[in-house]
Amino acid sequence: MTLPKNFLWGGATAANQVEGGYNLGGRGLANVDLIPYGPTRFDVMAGTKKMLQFEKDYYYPAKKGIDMYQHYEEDIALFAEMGFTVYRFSISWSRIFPQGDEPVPNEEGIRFYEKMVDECIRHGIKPLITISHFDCPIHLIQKYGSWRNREMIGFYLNLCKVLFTRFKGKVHHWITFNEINMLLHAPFMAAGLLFEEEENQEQVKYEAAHYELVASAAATKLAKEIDPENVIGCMLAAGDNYPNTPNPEDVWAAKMVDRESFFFTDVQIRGSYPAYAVKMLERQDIHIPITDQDRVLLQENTVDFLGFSYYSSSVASADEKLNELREGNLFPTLKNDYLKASEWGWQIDPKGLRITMNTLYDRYQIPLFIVENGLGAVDIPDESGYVEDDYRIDYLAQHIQAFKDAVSLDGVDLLGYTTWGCIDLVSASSGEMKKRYGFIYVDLDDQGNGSGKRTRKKSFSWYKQVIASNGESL
Ligand code: BGP
Repeated sequence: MTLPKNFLWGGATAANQVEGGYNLGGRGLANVDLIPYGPTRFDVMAGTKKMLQFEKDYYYPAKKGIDMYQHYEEDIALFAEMGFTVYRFSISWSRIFPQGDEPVPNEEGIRFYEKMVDECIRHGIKPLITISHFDCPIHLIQKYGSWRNREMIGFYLNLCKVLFTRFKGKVHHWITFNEINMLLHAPFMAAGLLFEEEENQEQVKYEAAHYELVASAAATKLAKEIDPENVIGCMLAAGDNYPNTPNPEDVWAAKMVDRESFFFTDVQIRGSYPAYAVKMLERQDIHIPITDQDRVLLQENTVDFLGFSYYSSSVASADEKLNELREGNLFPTLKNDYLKASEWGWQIDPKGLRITMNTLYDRYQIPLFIVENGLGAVDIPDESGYVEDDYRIDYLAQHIQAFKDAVSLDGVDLLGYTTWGCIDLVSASSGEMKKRYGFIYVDLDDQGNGSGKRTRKKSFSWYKQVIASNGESL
């Protein structure tokens, strides 16, 4: 057998993309609730268009999600039917602390996640909890400026303390921040950052990144103090960058793009700012308010595993003219003529997953966990809602084969695999429903209209037998 017997199989979602129920159970508003569907979405995600309350002209997909808030029992039962041994989901911070800075948590919010956790355990599924997946209470943005403020570390730790204490003995796998490097690309969505026009955005972003890195280390410390069995992961939006040509200038350009991501994991896994980062910050005149206490915390509380998302590789060039042709909503890339692309232009590169895993494992030598991977595609259901999604099966089978190769031929230590959007959900980048990833079709359109009915796709039974065979039968 290629994969270890205890290999974890499952799927992943994020609170704001599935839950809905934005005003139920005492929940407060969060940044992600206020990212509209439509043409302004990208400016809002980037923090350059401020939207701190609902505006009647826009539709906000996170308000409704797929209403998992009220369907979680049915949905987890479907995951169990596929044989999941792990389910990755995230916490809506403002369900637990509606404002973010109050001393006492909202019991109804905790109870909701307690029911999710218990439901998973009842079905033999290990919860893998992302503490912050693009999520920040709106009050923390308005009053403190979100992660540009050091005080955020304390508020985040209050949330962590509630979770680690209440779920002690039930949940052992945690991720501190989803795709922490996304802070540089979509600062409002990822970290609640809003910018003034004349402001030095790079200074704000790297300062906020520092506070998140310190918060992540402090959370790791706290998790171990509360339960030494806790296993903590960082989480990176990964995917190697290939040089457009063998011209050393292009090779260097690709390396520079990689470093924007490794900046984060180098700190979280090695425990200090790498030399190139110190120089880069100096060069750009960016000042990180790092204290001696921060340094000790970062050094002594590195993570146990590296979680990452992988959708695609990218291509980088040193040629500024060529770079103007780059496409891709969050991570711009040049076209790779050797690859096909999804309907959203995300280039499909299963071999790139093996390459990326080798890059990460060579660099860090700690266990990896693929916590997101999948194909966003337009599905056409028949009258009963059934979808013959052979393209999705094909994508997943090739990527599973790639990580099996990384494990069996390259010796990479891999803890598990959770496909992204195991049930159809709202797309983070586009806010669409029609960009579907799931094994389960959800009858809702881009405006949230539809019955919300769940139907198993063809890939549902396929994934079930993949899991039953521990990845042998693809
Ligand atoms: C990652 C996020 C997810 C998810 C995924 C797919 O960046 O962690 O939240 O949405 O990408 O992206 P999209 O929804 O844009 O297709």
